[in-house]
This record gives sequence, C-alpha cells and structure tokens, in this order.
Amino acid sequence: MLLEKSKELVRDADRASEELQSYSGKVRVVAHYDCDGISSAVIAHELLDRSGIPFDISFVDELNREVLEEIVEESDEDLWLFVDIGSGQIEDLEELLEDEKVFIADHHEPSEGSVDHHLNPHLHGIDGGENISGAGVTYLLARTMAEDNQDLLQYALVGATGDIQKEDGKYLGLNESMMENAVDKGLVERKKGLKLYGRTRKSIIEAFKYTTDPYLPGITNNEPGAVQFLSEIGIDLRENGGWRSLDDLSPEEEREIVHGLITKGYDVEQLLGDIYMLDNGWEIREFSSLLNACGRMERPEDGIRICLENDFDLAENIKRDYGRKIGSYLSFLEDNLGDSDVVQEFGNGAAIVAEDNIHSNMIGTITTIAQKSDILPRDVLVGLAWKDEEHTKISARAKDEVVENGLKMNELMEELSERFDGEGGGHEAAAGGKIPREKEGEFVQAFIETVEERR
Ligand SMILES: [Mn+2]
Repeated sequence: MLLEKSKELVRDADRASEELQSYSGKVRVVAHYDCDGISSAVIAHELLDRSGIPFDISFVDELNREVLEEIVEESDEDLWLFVDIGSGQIEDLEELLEDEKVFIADHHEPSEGSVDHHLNPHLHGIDGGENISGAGVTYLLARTMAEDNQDLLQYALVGATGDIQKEDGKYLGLNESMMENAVDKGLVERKKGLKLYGRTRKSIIEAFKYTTDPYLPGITNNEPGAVQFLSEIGIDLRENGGWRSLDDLSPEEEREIVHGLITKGYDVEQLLGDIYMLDNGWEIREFSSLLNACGRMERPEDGIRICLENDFDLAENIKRDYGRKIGSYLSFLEDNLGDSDVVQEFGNGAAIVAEDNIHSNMIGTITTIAQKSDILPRDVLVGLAWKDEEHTKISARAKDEVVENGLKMNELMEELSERFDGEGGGHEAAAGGKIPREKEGEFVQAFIETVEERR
C-alpha cells in the first residue's frame, strides 16, 4: 500500500541506500532540533550504527548559510546526511559542500538545485506538509538499508505526530499507511478510548482538568469540578498510595466515565477515538511532546537517549525542567502585564516584547499558552524574543474566527518579515519569523497597524 503511492520516492531511497552501504568513511548527520528532527536522528543513528558506519550528529534549529558554514568548518566528513531539514537550502549545500556527498531526507518544500541524493515527497507530487514527516522519509532510507530496520517505523510516526500531521484525529496518506503497517507489525498498539492528553502520564484529575479541546464546562481548568465529577461516578482516583492515570483504569471503569459524561450532557464524540501506544508504554502524543521538550531545552541528544535506552528517569527529569521553565516564563509575563514596554495592547490583540526574558526556543509555546489561558486571551497575539546578538524571533497566533475572516498569520508573517529584512511563514493560525533585532520596534508598529486594518 505504502509502496504503490510512493514508488519513485522509494526508488530514490533505494539508490541512496546503495551508495551509503558502499561508503567506508564517517557520516555527518545534521538534524532539525524539534520532535520530528529528533525522531529522524534516532532513525539515522540506528540505520548507520547497525550498518557499522561511523557518524556524528549535529542538531540545528534552522539551517541558514551562517549556521551551515559553522558546521562545515568544524567537520571533516565526506558524506553528509540531512534529516528533516536541508531541502530548502540546496543552493548553499551545493556551494559549501561542493566536494562532499550530500544526502537529504526531508519533507519541506524543496528549493532549486540538486544534491547527490534528495529524498523528498514534493519531488514526486506528494504533499510533505500532511502526508509524511522528515522521520517518515528517513525511515524509507532505513528500511531499504536492512530488513531489521523495520522496528524504526514507530519513530516515523512519532515524527509525524510531533509535526501535527493529522486531520480530525486521523493520519493521512503515507502516514496512514505507515500507521496501519506499524499496528500490523505490533510496533504500535491501537485502542479505543478517551483521547485525553496525559492518558498515561498524568493523574485522571489532571487529564480532565487540562482538557481544553473540547472545552468541558465545570471540568476544564476546574480541579474541584473535575474531582467532584469523578467521585460522583465512584472511580477510585488513587491506588497503592499514588494517583491513577486514565491508562490504569479497567475498560469497565473507563466506560463508566464515558457514561457519566453522557449523563451530564457532555459531547463525548470528540473525546472518544483511537489511542496509539508505543511499545515503550507511552501514548504517542505524550512521547512526541517529550521529544519536543528535549529540543526546546537544547537537549536533543537526551531525546535520542530516551528513545534508544528507554531512560525514563531522564524523561521525567526533562519534563520537570521544561515545566519549571514554562512556569517561570509565564510568571514573568503575568508580572509584566501592566508594563507597556513588555506587553503592548491594541484592539483585541497584544504584542509580547520579551527581549531576553523568554528563550527564543520557547516564545512560540509561551505565546500559545498565554492566548489559550486567561493570561492574554486575545484574538491575535504576537511574541518577540531575542534569538542571538543580531536577530529577534517572532511567533504570531490567531484564533480560528480571525483566520476564518481572512487574516492569516502565515501570510502576515511572510509579508511583514520580508518588509523588515527577515523571513517568515508557517500555518494560518500559528506562524513565525525572524528579523534583525534593530527592526523590532518598527515591526511591532507595522504588525499592530496591519492587524487593525484587516481584521
Ligand atoms: Mn518535520
């Protein structure tokens, strides 16, 4: 099934694998630092390691000429493998790695030019935005390297989940075929149940309290309400001195909760569906958030270790540090809501000018949380944080109604970033960009004016 749709892509992977197998030097892997990139790096790690090919991995949060020059300078490998990144920078790669072999396994829009091996769904008329992740493409390379590499398929799906390649809770295209395949192979377990976030890792109370989509009046963001609802049903919330998670419940108990929700008039349809469990015991969405957290904490190598060594103490440690960091950034924001240098309000929107008070890796997450919580629940939010000496990173978020009215954040970010000598893009409701730091003030002004004009 998978093969029918993507014969040419698989053929490209076969050719790349052939050349890789006959290579006797060391490989430099370059990966994006988000969940999909870390999943791709795990697959690359294993496909090389199992074939006895020595390698080193570098993680980057973006691949521009400057970053590339830096890695090229410190590396002396003759073969480069870019995963979940690279397709948009072909020209630079051609130039800077002229004498080296360049392999790319990516799903971003390809730029002009050619490298030795370019695996990308777009080159074969397959939409890489929805149908396959960087990890998925890297997996195609792994599976042709060795039959035994098929266990790596689960990471292809972790990557797709991290890139939110789903529609109405369903994987599409190649991702769908890969998920079917993974379930058939027993690498992923599919079951039906309550799709609450935190199913395996949070207490039942927290899983309900933090459910915002759909919003459960009286339960969402309301711990006493959640506790009361659950105790009325008569579910034991504790077991052996600890809190039970949804995954600890028996099927009968879970049905009682569903029944209780229906009786109370909640719309359970959205809450029920397919749950995917990895063989390490994690639910796939929770595991992909964990890998994203590793990237944002600048610890992508720990993400690889968690995958390959099942080091769950390390996982808990990262989750705790990440939670603390988010907590401290949110406190900063709450403490400065009245300071117009930090929070500039306009119409039903606001700009968060964080400078170096919020790490640029996390400005997107903080902007999202601020908008979804009661901190800054505005229709349009834009967050700015210093990325390095010269650049500012920007994240823009808009509520669905705004997007439906035609104000799309990806278009706005592309237009405004370009106007101020930067670059931007992304999705309709969530987009980002990067501009020179000295243009920050002008950018915020222009953002506010444009939003006011068009919304
Ligand atoms: Mn990706």
